Amino acid sequence: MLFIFASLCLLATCWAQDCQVANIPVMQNFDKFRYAGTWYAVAKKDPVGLFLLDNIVANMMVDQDGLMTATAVGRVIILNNWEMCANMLATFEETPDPAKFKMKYWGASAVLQSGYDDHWVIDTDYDNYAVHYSCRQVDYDGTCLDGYSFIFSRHPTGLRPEDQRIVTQRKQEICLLGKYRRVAHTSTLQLL
Ligand code: RTL
Repeated sequence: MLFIFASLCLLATCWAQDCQVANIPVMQNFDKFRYAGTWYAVAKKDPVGLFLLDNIVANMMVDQDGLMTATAVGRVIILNNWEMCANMLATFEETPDPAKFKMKYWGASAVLQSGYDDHWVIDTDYDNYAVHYSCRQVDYDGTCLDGYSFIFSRHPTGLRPEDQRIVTQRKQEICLLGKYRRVAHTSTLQLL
């Protein structure tokens, strides 16, 4: 009886997460050079307000000085139900944690949103999957009030079954399991 009780307690503590933004585990020994290249968004958790809808492809670059920049495309609906393909640009600032960046982003067109967000790499194997996280507003209790997250794949066809298990585990660890929508890729141009 005592054993069952002890095991249940242990299980409960393992599962108990405080969901504090400050305690979110990120990628250890993150290597931005291996992260460079094309990533297809396969799923996303939206923030409050306007956001990229679908056909989202990011291209990460690192120059000779080690500066990380990115371009991203995606379909957006802007004011008055206008649908357009958004071409976005970004530069990244490093922080003491190599997996945590500050991302300054803007649109190639002035009608598009610009901003300054966190860009955290939660996990990646560099060759197949990456889990991204950004909290825009931390609540009084330290949890995330408004944020977004992308699940990226190197393959336009989606995640390999063996990566799905790891990604689900990471979604749970960042307290976003069940909050994602699949990102459709219907623009043949982007799959070339
Ligand atoms: C991600 C990674 C690579 C570079 C950039 C990214 C984020 C783009 C965002 C775009 C929002 C656009 C909107 C347009 C409507 O006006 C994280 C994909 C720039 C957040 C809302």
